[in-house]
Amino acid sequence: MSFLCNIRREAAVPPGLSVRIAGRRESRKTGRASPVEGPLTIFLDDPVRTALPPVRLCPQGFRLNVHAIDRRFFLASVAAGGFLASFPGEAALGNDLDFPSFLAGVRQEALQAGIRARTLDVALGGLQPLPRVLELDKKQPEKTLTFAEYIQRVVPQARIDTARRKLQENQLLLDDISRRFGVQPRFIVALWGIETDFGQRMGTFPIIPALATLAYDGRRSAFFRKELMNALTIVDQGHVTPDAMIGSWAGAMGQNQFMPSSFLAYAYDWDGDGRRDIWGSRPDALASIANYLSKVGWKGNETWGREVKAPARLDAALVGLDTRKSIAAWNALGVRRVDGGELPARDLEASLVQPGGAEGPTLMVYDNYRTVMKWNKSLYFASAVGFLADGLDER
Ligand SMILES: [Ca+2]
Repeated sequence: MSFLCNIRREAAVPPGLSVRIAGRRESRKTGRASPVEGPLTIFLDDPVRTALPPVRLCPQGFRLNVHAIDRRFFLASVAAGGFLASFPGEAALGNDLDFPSFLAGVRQEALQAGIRARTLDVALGGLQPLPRVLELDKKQPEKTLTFAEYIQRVVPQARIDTARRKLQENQLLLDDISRRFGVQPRFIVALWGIETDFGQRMGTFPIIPALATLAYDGRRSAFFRKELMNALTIVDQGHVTPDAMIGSWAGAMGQNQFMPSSFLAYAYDWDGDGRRDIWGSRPDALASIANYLSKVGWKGNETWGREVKAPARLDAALVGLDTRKSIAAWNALGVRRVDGGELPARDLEASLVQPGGAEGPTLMVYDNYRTVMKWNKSLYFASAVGFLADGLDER
């Protein structure tokens, strides 16, 4: 069996699952092949946001020919998450078809899922792949930013100032939303600001053509095809027209940059017009952010964490989200406030993280920091949300 690197079965494989395979991979450019044998770790959890290649052993531009999959791993993965169900024959791969045939397959699948033909006529009629989307998808990531550079870019003083203004302008709305979902307004505004500069930069790509392009391309087809189906469902439910459904090239939509799957799970109709409109309705967009956080475990009576001062002799093995200790225990280990004072006496479990490495700041983080990482699994991102929210704290 043969796949492009973006193996279609990725979508139903639990994140971090290891699969043992034997096969060969060949460069699509040069045709040169090399054998591959060994464990294949499949990174699944939202490849867009983490920007990790879904399959480490098979980098972009290679075709992977799998001769054998170790049965035990295979069966283990079936038990773990329905591997079989999303393991289609080769013919089902988008990139083995021409684009019109691929679209016909999408239409068929959508009809079977109960999406109305009329919706599909409008959403898929005349649809062409978007070359710019592929260009952006294939672009190598720019040089990695250091933590300090990232924070400077994402939480500049100007954004803190704007966020403070937005918080005031929307105070009544945010207070209502906050009461309903148990999420402090400053965190809602921080995510709104970081994701789209408070709704100013939602992205300009039409979502359905962008997702169809990525689903057809084959690098992460399974993930994007599923999101394409979700996007068609959203249009079919009448929340937005295909023309108004815009976002980033990779499918993150509206003022809060929800992927279609997040939309279906968390988007909220706050203004009560029957449509969950995260593009045009600020109340819907802000309530959707709060609903998301609330549903994934936000604690409205806690903050995210704080910068601390680690003692010089701190065991490096204690740094990281895997280690949780009470604040009192950290205090006993010599962790102090930035000003050198004792840590607060609150009865909370905390972890220490150093997003910029041992030379950068040390942050003592609580459960809400982990909750932000469910939105975007990045220490940099979660820290930026915390810093921006702190800039709005009226303490
Ligand atoms: Ca609405």
